[in-house]
Amino acid sequence: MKRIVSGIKPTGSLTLGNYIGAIKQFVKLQKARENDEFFLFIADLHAITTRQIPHELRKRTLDIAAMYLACGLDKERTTLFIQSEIPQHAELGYILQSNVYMGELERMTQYKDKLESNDVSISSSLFTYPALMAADIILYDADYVPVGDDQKQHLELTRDIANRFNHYYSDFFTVPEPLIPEVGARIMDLQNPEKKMSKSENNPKGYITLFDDEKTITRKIKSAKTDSLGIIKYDPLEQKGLANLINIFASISDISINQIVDKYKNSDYKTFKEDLAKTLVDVLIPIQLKYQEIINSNELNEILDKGRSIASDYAFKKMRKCKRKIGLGRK
Ligand code: ATP
Ligand code: LTN
Repeated sequence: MKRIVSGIKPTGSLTLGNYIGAIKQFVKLQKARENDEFFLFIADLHAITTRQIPHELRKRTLDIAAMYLACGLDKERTTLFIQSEIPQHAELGYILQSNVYMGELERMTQYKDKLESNDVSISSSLFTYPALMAADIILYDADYVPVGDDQKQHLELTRDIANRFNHYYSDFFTVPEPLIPEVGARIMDLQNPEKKMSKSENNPKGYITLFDDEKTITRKIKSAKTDSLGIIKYDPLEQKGLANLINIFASISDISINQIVDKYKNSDYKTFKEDLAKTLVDVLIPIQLKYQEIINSNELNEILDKGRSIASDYAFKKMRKCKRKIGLGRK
């Protein structure tokens, strides 16, 4: 039996990028791996590395949990919980800060991008964030971590930290492996295909949220940036915007990029975009209906209570052993 662990930050409305890069993959894995265990948490401690409005943060935390279930997560087979409800994440995060070097943290591109953007003041927790992320993963001895491409570097650092700890204190943590989808690991912004689609982005035309209605989805796809070549082929270098839309189309309908190109090679951008918008609507609207059902029921709280209890049990035992190993406390 393997344990699969992943997390998602409640920093904004879930986007199509989160859905394709992470959620859909998680649900697919769960269907394919019947004997494995799945832990999924809402990373609210990570969200506060940038300023959040308290009541919005709390609402989004529940929204994301409900949305995950609406996307097809099997509630019986998932330990779904909220990160801050398990204090051992922060505790191990602190310990791992002592096992990661400044130079390693300085090399993280997510941090460097934030530094360059100049518009946010950088908190010290934004800098040490990868230590907490490593803690989220190795606390549960995760074997696999399904994430989008942007998290690859953090996963590599997590492996380094786990190996370093195991080497110094003797084997203790499982060294996790990332699972990154072949198609759809990096969905780009619809207006600026050089940038990844992000939920904390300012221009809403660049991203589709899982809450967008039919009209909004159609409008955003229609106005997505393409090029003036007018030829439908997959060329991520010369036709970045179109390649991104082809990626979205292939991932959302579970067919290959070649099949999409084959189908539309004699068509035009307008028809292609109309069909893509329709496919997205057909996938997203039923998810939204399911979300409404879940968010208006008591079930969500029960699922999160159960998740907290299972995760807490595991985390408590692991941390007791971890502190003993390091020499913290009396015994
Ligand atoms: P923010 O935009 O606020 O930085 P985020 O959406 O990048 O947040 P998370 O919510 O923590 O960050 O991401 C959850 C998961 O979604 C991660 O596995 C991440 O790799 C994946 N993901 C995020 N954006 C994309 C994208 N544009 N394409 C593919 N996967 C993505
Ligand atoms: N850092 C991730 C979110 C995240 C995560 C995790 C993903 C926090 N902890 C543990 C996988 C496993 C992000 O910014 N997307």
